[in-house]
Amino acid sequence: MTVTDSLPHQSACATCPMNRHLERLGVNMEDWDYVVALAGNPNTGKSTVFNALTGLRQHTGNWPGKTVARAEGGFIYGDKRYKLVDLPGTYSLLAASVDEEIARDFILFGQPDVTVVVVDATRLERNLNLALQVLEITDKAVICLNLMDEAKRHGLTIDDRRLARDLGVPVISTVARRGEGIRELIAMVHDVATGEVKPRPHRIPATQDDALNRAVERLTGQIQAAFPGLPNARWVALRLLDGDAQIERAIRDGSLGDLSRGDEPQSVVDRLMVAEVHA
Ligand SMILES: Nc1nc2c(ncn2[C@@H]2O[C@H](COP(=O)(O)OP(=O)(O)O)[C@@H](O)[C@H]2O)c(=O)[nH]1
Ligand SMILES: [Mg+2]
Repeated sequence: MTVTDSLPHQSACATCPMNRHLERLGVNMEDWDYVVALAGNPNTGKSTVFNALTGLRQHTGNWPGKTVARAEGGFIYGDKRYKLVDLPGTYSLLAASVDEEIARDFILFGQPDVTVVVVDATRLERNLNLALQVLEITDKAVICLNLMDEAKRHGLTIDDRRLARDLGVPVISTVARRGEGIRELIAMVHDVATGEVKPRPHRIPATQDDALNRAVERLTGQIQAAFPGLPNARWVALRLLDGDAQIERAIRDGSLGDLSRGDEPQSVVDRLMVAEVHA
């Protein structure tokens, strides 16, 4: 099946990126060039986007050691193979629930090549909480501004270009249930994965509190020394200073170090899950 079967055709130009071919691979994805994570609040249309890209219709299993549904699928686009992971719906990455833990660990330590944050255009303010947290962790993000038909129905107009400028990352408007914008979304995911587009998220400025800055710097250095190669050591330092008991435990029992070994995101997350189950 190709994307042109169900998505509106945009242009007749054969070399135009918008006409790259999408091949849905379903669960068949042994090797891949890029891993793409789908994050978002519950009911924003993540699974609808996932299905549109992979051709899958149902969830296939659980996260290791958890009863949380896990869906993975593949697709080929522009001669690259992609593995797409539909993360549990979460309102934040501060890991108050198992769902949030899984999403956080995957984005933070699994280091997907691109993280797509699916947001509900009718509840933008609430949804931006998660989006901003994701943008604190990774540059390689694309915002999928979904449910644009509902927004319109409610009389809401959203300036997606202004939003993209304000956030510093690409924003693609979609009506996933009708397949609208999916072609543009996947083209942008491709461009971010390959580095053709380099998002520069606007981060919350560092605090003016020198004592806090020094503490963060010192702790970050210590974490890097204890766990060489660990991604996002600064984020870990901030969570420690905030009293995150789970992160503290992962440092005490050394399981945090497992996250920095191996470059295959799925095995990284599997090891993390195993570490948690045994903790
Ligand atoms: N009106 C409208 N409904 C949508 C759109 N995208 C998804 N939905 C519907 O919203 C509901 C939740 O979608 P789902 O993909 O399960 O959301 P998830 O919880 O984020 O995985 C389903 O009934 C979808 O059919 C959209 O763009 N417009
Ligand atoms: Mg879902």
